[in-house]
Amino acid sequence: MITFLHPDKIRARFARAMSDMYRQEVPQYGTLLDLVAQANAQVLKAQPTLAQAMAEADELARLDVERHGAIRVGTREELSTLRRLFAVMGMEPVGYYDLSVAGVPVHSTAFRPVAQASLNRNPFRVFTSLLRLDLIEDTGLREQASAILARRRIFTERALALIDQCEAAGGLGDADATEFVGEALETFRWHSEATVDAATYERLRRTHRLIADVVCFKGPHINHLTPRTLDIDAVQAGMPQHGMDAKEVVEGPPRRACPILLRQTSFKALQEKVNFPGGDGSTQGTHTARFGEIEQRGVALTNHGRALYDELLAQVRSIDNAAGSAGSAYQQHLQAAFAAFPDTHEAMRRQGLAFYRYVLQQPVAGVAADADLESLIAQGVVRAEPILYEDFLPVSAAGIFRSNLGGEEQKHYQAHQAQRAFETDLGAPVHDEIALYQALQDDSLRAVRDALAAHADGGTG
Ligand code: OOG
Ligand code: NI
Repeated sequence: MITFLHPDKIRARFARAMSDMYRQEVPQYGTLLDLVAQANAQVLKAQPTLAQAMAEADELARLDVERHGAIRVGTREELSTLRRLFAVMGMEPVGYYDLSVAGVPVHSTAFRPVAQASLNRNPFRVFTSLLRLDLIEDTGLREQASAILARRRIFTERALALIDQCEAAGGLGDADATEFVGEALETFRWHSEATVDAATYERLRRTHRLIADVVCFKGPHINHLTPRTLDIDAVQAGMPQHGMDAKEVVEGPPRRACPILLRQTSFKALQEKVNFPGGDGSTQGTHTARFGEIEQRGVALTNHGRALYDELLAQVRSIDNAAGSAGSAYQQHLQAAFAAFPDTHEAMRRQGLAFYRYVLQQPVAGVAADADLESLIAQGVVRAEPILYEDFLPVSAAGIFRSNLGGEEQKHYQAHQAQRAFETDLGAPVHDEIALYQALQDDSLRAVRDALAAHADGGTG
């Protein structure tokens, strides 16, 4: 009888292997990890209440290993096989992101664990985009791109065999899991050998840099691996001193006492040498794909909170587009607009703007199981913890895409929401992220009520 290694453990091993590989490939990534570790240690030291709250919510241990990566694939077979590969590590597709609105011809999902315990063990996520060849207008080029993509194999034979084995048996033993991690890693490696000649690369690049990035290489190289910081402004300020060309503005909401959603910033992509095969020997050229990013995460917002967030952000964008302002002016406008977004957890919770996990502090004799939640919180019987946002922001993602693809990239596509087509290509529906947060909140409240009821019945609670 073989015992299977828990998918959470396979994911932790894989995330570690990916981080080690990226550190070798992109040395500045190692520098960024050091900066983030220093900033996080400082925040936890300066803010003991935050440190305690994170410890109570079991969110402290994950911080050091927390990463997200991003990849882009070219075909539905690649996408659906990735879904099966990530499932071996307990990662499921969450959310649908249409980036065509922002001029990037892809649509995407994020593979991540969904159970709270799994998130706390290792929340490794991979933002995964599928190229939308249907948005290339030039028919000849579209057909050429799809013919090139049809020829490549991005998974090793052994990785495919281990995925089959895992699906058939229901898991992988320790040795197979180790082998799987090594084989799966191959898919995400950088290859400096292009699969097309320099002229083809150039033609695709002129249509859209992203198309060249997906079509001309042997596989979906991981293009960034992002650590999570507790103080993104501090790390952003430290980046230039360490030779990193940081983006001018931090994407997402402004700095707040109670962080919401996600704030991100990045350093510009590296220019890397590429060999293009040709008739008489290969030609040297360069390609920019890989960059560095950091992020700070806050509480997950309800639909209501998200609508307010979108509205405030749109206000700022329209002022800034009109005035052409950038940098510090943008940050000021952002701060001013977000004065309309309550900045205490109590207000956000009471107004239904964000999600919270309810935890019983101590069962109190004489408390009715259906007592009013607000008074239970006021009496200290129940505590409300912010539920962390585990997903991505399409507007922010588009800003990141744009900055690493080069500022001149301003293609405009119609909005092409195509979630059903995406799910067909993926081979499964994506989870609705809001429903996941809602379920975490509802389950926590139900557990509180059950414990109070058990106590009232004279049980042990
Ligand atoms: C993905 C960009 C999205 C994020 O953090 O929003 C992303 C890409 O460049 O492929 O990673
Ligand atoms: Ni990212």
